[in-house]
Amino acid sequence: MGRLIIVSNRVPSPRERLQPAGGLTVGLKDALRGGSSLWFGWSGNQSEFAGDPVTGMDEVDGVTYATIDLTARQHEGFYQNFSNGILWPLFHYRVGLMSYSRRDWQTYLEVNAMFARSLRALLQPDDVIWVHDYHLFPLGQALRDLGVAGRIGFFLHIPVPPWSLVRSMPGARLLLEDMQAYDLIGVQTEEDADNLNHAFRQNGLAERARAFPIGIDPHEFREQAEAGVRRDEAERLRASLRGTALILGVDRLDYSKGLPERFRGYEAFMARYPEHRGRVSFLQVAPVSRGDVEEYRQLRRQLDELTGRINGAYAEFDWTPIRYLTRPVARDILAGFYRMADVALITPLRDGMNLVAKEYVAAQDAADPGVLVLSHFAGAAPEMDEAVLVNPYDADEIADALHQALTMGLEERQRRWTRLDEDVRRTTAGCWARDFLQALDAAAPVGAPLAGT
Ligand code: GDG
Repeated sequence: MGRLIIVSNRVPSPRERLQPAGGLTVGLKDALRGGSSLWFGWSGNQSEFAGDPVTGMDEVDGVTYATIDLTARQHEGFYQNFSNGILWPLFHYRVGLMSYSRRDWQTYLEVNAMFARSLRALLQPDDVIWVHDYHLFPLGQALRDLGVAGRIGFFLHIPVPPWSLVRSMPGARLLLEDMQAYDLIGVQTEEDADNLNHAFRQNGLAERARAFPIGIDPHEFREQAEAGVRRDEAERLRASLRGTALILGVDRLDYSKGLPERFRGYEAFMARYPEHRGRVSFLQVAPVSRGDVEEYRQLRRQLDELTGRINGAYAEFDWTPIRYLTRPVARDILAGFYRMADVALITPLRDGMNLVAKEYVAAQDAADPGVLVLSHFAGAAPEMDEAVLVNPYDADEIADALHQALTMGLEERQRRWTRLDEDVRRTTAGCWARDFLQALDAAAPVGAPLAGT
């Protein structure tokens, strides 16, 4: 097998390169370690002369990281407007938040073609290419147009809604046609695979989607959590809780994560279960992301208001119901917080997978595990049916689930957690990458010339 070429919109920054963190980096660690490989994508920088040439090259542990810059215009049209303002809401079932413009669509195609040209110059004939996520749907076809004939796979990290919804985006059919250039398309769940294959069928195209649910590195995360609870910050959190039970939420500040609905669920919990007032603390860590997009600014204002209202209504002079942080928390400290939490409250309205749910399970102490409250609409839900599953749109259901979780006996907590933990340990990030790459290797090639022609 040739080199493995990973392509994603963002390439891990130099610090992350030394210290793998996110799901993608962790999942690819083993695959990348196997031999010489290349990770290609946007540097995160904007520069005026951006164009085809690679502007950044770095090598760490046998992996070459090659990056290109975007101009301010490309950044706006390709990244902010089209990827995050159209594709992200649409694929999270929020057509109403989608703001389409033909100019952004053109910039999206232009940047994908630029990615293809820059990458083409770095390729060798037997390279295996693995493209990631919605920013780069058309990249496979753009590479085929430049004569790349080897294996090209694609993995989509976000959900796939039914074709009846996807088709509200002008150009949706063209995207599907471009995706035929991939030998294999991986998505998170069976439902996503069914929806995408149905969309292909409706358009007379070949079905290429299969489910490959992404995982974490549970062993590494457990170690981080065990070390995390011994840190200063964990000690400070414990002291500040003064014996109250800890409910934890961890999400990028994104409208797909159902944060206002979650806060209203907690408000209903305060109203309907007064016996828990003063006995629980809800800590929501929600680092700001895409802060320059209007929908995200609005969400932030909404959460500021809700937090103020709930704390105003229920706080005592010596107790605060909600602690809400929009700053990121360092990963090893966060892992400690997961281990300390009695309940994880994870209620996305839609989520490709949701790795926080898996991290929470991996972080628990087997002798006294916490309870996972999880939305039906997380990609993780079908695998994690021993969680307390909720409909995030129903504040009363969230309230009931919190009460159930906080009063659950040790035996039931252990029984549920053991099953969840088995699953998290079976479907790791390493397995995910290995399974996908094996299936890509075995898939009928699109790029090779047809036999007999
Ligand atoms: C996309 C899909 C899919 C969060 N806050 C902090 C922090 N985090 C870490 C978590 C977790 C990661 O970020 C978030 O992963 P998720 O999977 O929950 O969500 P997305 O970022 O939306 O990821 C998603 C994923 O891709 C993989 O395919 O599961 O559905 O949307 O690892 O722990 N990390 C640190 N500080 C924080 O404050 N250090």
